[in-house]
Amino acid sequence: MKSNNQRTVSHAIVVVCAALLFSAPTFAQSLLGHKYEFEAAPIREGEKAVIPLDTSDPSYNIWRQLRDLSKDPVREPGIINIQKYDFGLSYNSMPTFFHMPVAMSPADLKASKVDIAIMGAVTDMGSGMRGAAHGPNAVRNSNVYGGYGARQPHLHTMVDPLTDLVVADFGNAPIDIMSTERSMQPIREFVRSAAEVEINPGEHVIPIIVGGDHSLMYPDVAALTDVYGKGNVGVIHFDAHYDAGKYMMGHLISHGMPVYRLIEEGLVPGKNFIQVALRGYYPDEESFKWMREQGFRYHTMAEIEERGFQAVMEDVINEAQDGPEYLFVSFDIDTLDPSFVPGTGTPEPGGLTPREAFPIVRRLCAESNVVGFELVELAPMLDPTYVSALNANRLIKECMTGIAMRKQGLTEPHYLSPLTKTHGQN
Ligand SMILES: [Mn+2]
Repeated sequence: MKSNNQRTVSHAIVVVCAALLFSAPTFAQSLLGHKYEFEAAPIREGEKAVIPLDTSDPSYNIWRQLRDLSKDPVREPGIINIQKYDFGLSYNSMPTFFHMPVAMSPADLKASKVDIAIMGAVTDMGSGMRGAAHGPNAVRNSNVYGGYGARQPHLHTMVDPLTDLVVADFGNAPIDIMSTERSMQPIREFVRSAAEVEINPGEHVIPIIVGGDHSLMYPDVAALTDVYGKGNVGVIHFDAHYDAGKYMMGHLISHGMPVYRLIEEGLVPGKNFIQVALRGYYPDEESFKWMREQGFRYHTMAEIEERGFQAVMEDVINEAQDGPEYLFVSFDIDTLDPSFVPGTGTPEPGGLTPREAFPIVRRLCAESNVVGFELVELAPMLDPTYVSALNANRLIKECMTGIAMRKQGLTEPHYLSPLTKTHGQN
């Protein structure tokens, strides 16, 4: 039996909930960046609007203090193979990216003429659902079977990027794990330190960045515009979401805002953004109108449903070649359907299958001038299996295979090996 008091309390709760529900559309509209008319609550005496950082704290910059390599044994610059055995099983290896040697510095990249430097960046405060910080090491551990040290060609193309190219693990970028804002400039410097290394005249190290949340797209692309010039790098952006939010509780960067930042700062014009696989319930009409005004070329899942993936893929490849000289591929793992990647912070049903995503990534990296790639938003702890990391591993390998194909001159549209695409019997 309820007392009168209990009845009054539950009645009050119903009234409050109804009031909240009634005002919800206006609030949500404001939250998403339109007609923002809230007034800040008055600040009381002794209260601070924002608690400032203590820059005199001796640990203020400790996360970006590089270890003093001069205390290490003297060695010639070059990549360092840390594996014990020439050949081994994946799970008997030291977990570097694809079991590749380590580069401690840009001098190591230069001395060994590294084609691809893979690096981690553990940004995690730009996402509502945390967990992407564990992405890089999950990928380092994602070769769950098989071996290393022997040639293992990609069967579609019979190209093996790990033996045909020089690939190295460049370690992780410096991150203030409690601040997206403070991490951006150090990440930009870190990515630039690899991308600016020239291995042959006019040919630079290609950085592959494994995130980390998608706020990374801002420093990653900015680093490449530092090297190749403002406006000279186009972005092919695979994502369930457009990530061009303007408003987010006063923050100017988060995992939902890097596209807006890049455009706002004039680093990448809107016409040089190609987006693939947008779906779900965001963004709204105003945002799509803004994207059209900026000249975005977006390909939603609605378009893919209507025209088929193959037709849309051909358009994306053509559009990628009709733009600036240099390209960056930003792949948010939530592009794939959650049935293939449950391990991500903003899963969106109705996504691409691996059989759709792999060839387009491989083809972009083979058939256009891709100078950088990022794989972001892998949050392995949200996946009780290893399937999310496995698919992330393969996406990176598809791009590396494409880069190896391009360096070998295999740039014809949708190249497949004549040895494997058919058995060749009459
Ligand atoms: Mn994203």
